Amino acid sequence: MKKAGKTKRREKLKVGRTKGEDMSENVFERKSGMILALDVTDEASALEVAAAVGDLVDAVKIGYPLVLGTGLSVVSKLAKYAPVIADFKVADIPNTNRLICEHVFKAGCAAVIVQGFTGPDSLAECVKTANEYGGKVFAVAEMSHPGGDHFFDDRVSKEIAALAKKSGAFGIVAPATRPDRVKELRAVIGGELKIISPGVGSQGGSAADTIKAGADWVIAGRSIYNAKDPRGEAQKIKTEIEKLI
Ligand code: NUP
Repeated sequence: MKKAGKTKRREKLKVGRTKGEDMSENVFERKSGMILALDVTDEASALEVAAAVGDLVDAVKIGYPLVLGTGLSVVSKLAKYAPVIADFKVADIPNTNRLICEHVFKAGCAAVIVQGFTGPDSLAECVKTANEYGGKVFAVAEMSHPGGDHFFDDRVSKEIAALAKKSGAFGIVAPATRPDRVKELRAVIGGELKIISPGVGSQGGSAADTIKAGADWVIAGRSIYNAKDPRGEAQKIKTEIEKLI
């Protein structure tokens, strides 16, 4: 009985993934060009923000702050509002990467963010696991914070972007704080791979400049979830980019 109940709930929510299942309906597509970074640390706040802006964004990105605060069960609750991207920046040996990605997709995430600097075999294992569950992989090519280009310099970022393409990743993460780098990385990957760009708002990046530089989605967190009116803030970003996409 218990098992049947669980299965029924999963079908209704279309979230918990199993190997080989067709999850095409649950994959995010570009409509607004916006992804919400939801780094609040308790479930009630997370669901409140998701309910307020879920229909304005194409996905909700969560990471260690929320998942360590609530557990992975928050994924199925958030997935009612928008597809969920797990920003775990997975960076381990292939076997450990596979184990992490399996948890991510079984929990119902549509995509996972991984590090590319661990090398081709580690990245390939994430892509393979994602494919088994109908999920997607984004590889971090360059980070958005001021120190983000210290080790991820021009050569390294471009090599990681090229590796992401070769490995069959769905896309890369590139910094909205450096639109020139987004443009250069777009030139490396061509039109096939997607670019998601964090750093809009609180980190100083402009949504319009980032999209103009070649990003498919901008990511904003604090500027939305810390605002008095999160929906109003999300709407502002949406309006800023809607003519560009
Ligand atoms: O390079 C990166 N920069 C970055 O800010 C890669 C990331 N994944 N992020 C994440 O994007 C960061 O961890 C946070 O979840 C989000 C940006 O949030 P905010 O600065 O808009 O609040």
